Amino acid sequence: MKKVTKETYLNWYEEMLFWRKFEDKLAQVYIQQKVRGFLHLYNGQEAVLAGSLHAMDLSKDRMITAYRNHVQPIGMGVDPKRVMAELYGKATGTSQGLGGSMHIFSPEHRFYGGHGIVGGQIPLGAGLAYADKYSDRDNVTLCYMGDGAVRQGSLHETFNLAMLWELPVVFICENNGYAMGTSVARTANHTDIWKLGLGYEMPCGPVDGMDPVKVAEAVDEAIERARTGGGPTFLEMKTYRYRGHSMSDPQKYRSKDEVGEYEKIDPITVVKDVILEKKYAKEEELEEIVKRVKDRVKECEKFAEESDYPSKNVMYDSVYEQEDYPFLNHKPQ
Ligand SMILES: Cc1ncc(C[n+]2csc(CCOP(=O)(O)OP(=O)(O)O)c2C)c(N)n1
Ligand SMILES: [Mg+2]
Repeated sequence: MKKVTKETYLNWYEEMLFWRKFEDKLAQVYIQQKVRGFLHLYNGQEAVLAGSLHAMDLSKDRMITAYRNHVQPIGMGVDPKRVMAELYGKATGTSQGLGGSMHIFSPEHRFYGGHGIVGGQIPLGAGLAYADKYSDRDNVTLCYMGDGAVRQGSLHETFNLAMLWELPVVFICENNGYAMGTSVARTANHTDIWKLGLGYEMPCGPVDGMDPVKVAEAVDEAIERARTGGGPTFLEMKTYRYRGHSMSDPQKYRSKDEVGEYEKIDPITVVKDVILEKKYAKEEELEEIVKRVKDRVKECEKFAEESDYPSKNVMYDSVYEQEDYPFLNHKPQ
C-alpha cells in the first residue's frame, strides 16, 4: 500500500473537512428550498471514502454507490462546483441539472452514480467489473452499498456470479447502523453483515470504518487481489451517520446520547488528533486549512447560485423518444 505520510494526513484532514462542510452547506440551502427533492448526507462516514481513495489507482479504478453520493465524485476528481450546481438543478451541473442529489454521475472520472433503488448498484458494479475483465483491463471497481441493501436478492445473485466469474470488484457495505429508521438488528437474525460473503466463499471481513488507515489497508488488500485475478472481496465498514437518513427524518429511532458516543470517535477529529500528536502541523496551520475549506465551499455556492437553469429543450433531448411518434410535436423549434 502507498505509505500513509504526513502529507496523507494533512490531505485527509482538508478533504474530509471539505466534504463535511460542503454537505453542511447543502443542508442549509436545502432548508432555504434552493435544493429540492431528496437529500441524503454522508456526515460521519467520511473515513470510508478517504481510506478507499488512498488505496485506489485513481487513473483507472471505478466507483459506484447508492444515493448518499455527493462527496464520492469530488474525491474521484469531479469539480465540486459542478456537483453543487447539479444539486441546485443548474445547467452547469454534472448532468446539466437533470439528475439532482441522488444521481451524480461522471463517466470521465469513472464515477457511475448515484442510484436511488436500494441495492440497484450492486449488479451494475459487477457489470462494470465484468466489462473490464472481458476487455483484459486491470481496472478494479469499488461497489458501495448500505446495510439496508444487503438483504436484497440482487446482492446474492451478484455475489454468486462475481465469484463464479472471478470479477475484479470490491463490494463495500457501509454499515451505518440504520436503513432509514430500521436498525440492522431489527431486520436480520445475525448482525455481522460481512459473514454474508462466507456463503459464497468470498474473502470477507469487518473493518473499522471510522479510521481511514484501517479502511485503506483493507481496501488495498482487496484491490490487489482483484487486480491480480483473485476475484471479489466483501468488506463491512462499521461506520455511523450523524444526520438523519434524509433531511425529512425526525430520528425517533435513536437517542442523542448514541449520536454523542459516535461524535467522540468522529473520523475528522481522529485525523486531527493524529496530526497534532505527531506534530505534522500546528493548530494555526490547521486553522489555515479550515479557512481554505470555507472559501472553497463559498466558491461552490456562488457558482451554483449564479449558474443558469437548463433550457427546456434539454429535457426533451435527454429522454428516449420514438422518432416517428405521431401525436406530439412538443420540441420547441
Ligand atoms: C428497492 C427499494 N426499496 C426501498 C427503498 C426506500 N429506501 C430508500 S433508502 C432506504 C434505506 C436504505 O438503507 P441503507 O442501505 O442502510 O443505506 P443508508 O441510507 O444507511 O446509506 C430505503 C428502504 C428504495 N429506495 N428502494
Ligand atoms: Mg444504513
